Amino acid sequence: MLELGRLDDLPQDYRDALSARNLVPLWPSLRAVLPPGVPTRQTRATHWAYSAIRPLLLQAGELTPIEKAERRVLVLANPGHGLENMKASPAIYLGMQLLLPGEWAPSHRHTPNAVRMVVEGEGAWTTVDGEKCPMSRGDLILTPTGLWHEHGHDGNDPVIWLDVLDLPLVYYMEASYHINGSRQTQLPGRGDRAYARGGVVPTPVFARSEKRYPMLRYPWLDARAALLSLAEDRPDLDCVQVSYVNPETGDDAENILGFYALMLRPGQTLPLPARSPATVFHQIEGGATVSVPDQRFELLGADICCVPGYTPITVRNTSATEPAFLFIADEAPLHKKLGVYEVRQP
Ligand code: 1HN
Repeated sequence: MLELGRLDDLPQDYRDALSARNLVPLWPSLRAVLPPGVPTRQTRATHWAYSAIRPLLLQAGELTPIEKAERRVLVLANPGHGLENMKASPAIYLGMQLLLPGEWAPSHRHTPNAVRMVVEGEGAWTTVDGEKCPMSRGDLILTPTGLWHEHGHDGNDPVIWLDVLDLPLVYYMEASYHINGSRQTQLPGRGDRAYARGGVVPTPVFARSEKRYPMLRYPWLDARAALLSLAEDRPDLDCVQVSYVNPETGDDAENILGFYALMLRPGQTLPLPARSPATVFHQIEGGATVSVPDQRFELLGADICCVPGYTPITVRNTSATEPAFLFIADEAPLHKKLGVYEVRQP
């Protein structure tokens, strides 16, 4: 292939004339923005041990009162993107949030979509669009774009959850902003019960709900039961996985990021093909390894890792006797909407 011209092939006075007019020659940068075959990725496969995050987050609870933080969060930043950019991947923000007994994180709404995956502690709740959603380990709570949300805590022990937002993308689009509100009035509903069973949906008279986000809380007990029942029903199935969806439409629960729960059977090794979106794994129960070319992460407890797009991944259950359960977030809905989604056959 013919080598393209470089910037320093051009006379300095010509380059100066271009710069002075806000012009740039494409050809010296063409291969960098459009590399052959595989994109350049800044995202590095990165592991965050919960045992390292937890004491530092509890220390933040002593150092910074909630009033001085609004949201007391340590961000899981991918070093490949520069820590200050607060990205796990091009479109995914991850943070671990601490709420102490009696604290309140005031109501606001914003353009980025968020979800919370509850990691530990009982007694906290998030009110979303007037519905007070209880928080227990493994529950997924949506706070989609534009909906009011606030967090409170009536229990006795610290509560910690993982925040997953599409903030990096929305910020990049220069569309990220928030509005503060006053304490929400509680409406009927707690986010999960109306749509508590798959396959049947509420139909008051003959009209179905037209809410864009009819279900706000996905209890872990239900997702876990769905996985166990799928595994039992389909012993032939390798990938025992469920997607968190909008129960009215079957679409992904949110617009930009996708959310899934995966069960690994005892002793199972599951190879996943390389796909264009970046992927995040969080261990809910049991232990697993996540392997990518040249790296392997051990996920214990509530550990988290992220993997760049276009990377083949192998996940393995480290127990020969117990199933392992993982929460997964990815950029697939975004890639599909943009028409750039790819699965590469090995
Ligand atoms: C946010 O609203 C929350 O509501 C947590 O708990 C983390 C990170 C960036 C922007 C907004 C929350 C956030 C956030």
